[in-house]
Amino acid sequence: VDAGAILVDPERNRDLHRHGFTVMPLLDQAEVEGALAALEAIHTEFGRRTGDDAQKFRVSYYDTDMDYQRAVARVVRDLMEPRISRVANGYKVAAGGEFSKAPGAGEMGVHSDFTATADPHEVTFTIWCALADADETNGTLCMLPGSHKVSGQIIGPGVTPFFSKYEKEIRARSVPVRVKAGEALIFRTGMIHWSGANRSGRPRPAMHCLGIPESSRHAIYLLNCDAGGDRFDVRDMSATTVFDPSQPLPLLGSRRNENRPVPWPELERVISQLG
Ligand SMILES: O=C(O)CCC(=O)C(=O)O
Repeated sequence: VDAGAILVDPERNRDLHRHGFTVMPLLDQAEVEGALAALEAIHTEFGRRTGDDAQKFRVSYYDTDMDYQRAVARVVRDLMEPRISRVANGYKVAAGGEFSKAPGAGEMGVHSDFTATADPHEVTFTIWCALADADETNGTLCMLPGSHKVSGQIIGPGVTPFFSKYEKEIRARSVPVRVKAGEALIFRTGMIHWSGANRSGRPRPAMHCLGIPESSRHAIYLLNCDAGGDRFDVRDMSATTVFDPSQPLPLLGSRRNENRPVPWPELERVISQLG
């Protein structure tokens, strides 16, 4: 898949195409502080106490309170929407959430993010913006370079990904990405990645959103169980910032589930062919 001139910066665009990820400055110190304060105000308003075990790894997308999810998404999108044109040509923001690890928070397992538009061949990406310096000690993200080059796989809720059988090999070949406060780690939606535990005494707050082509709708692929999981219902997320399974979403179409397992030697060949 050719990434074309997607990112504004040519060198970073090359990295996104070759390795599947890149890092760039996005927020200044005052903006980082403003984002932290806005998120903290939401935590207070919704009674989320940072010291609680359940809040050690705070992932707003997993919260059952949709108003809370929407409030977090608003903060993230208000910051990201005016800035995405600095990042990418012809892209807009979708979704919006917080991934924050207090000291002692655990890891996030090996995964890749959900396919984000109705055309799965379209290039979409995650913007993961650190709100404090993130490194190996406090649970930064680890990427498997080149893993975005596997095509034809759809990821959505409840989908077992093609790489689920060899996490150990993936972890061994992944690279931790150090990201400074205010920098964004930008990675292709198909990238295989994970994050380590926060073994430091420092929090690791971060914001998350997606970049999708301006002309596309934000979509989610839901396995159609009536079809025995052989098909996906492609649902329209563009009118909402959060995924609420209890709310019906407009149907954009149906797509055959052609996911196939890719054995580790095959994936290893793909990631070894870094241009
Ligand atoms: O923030 C983390 O530790 C994990 C984030 C992640 O996996 C993602 O942004 O897709």
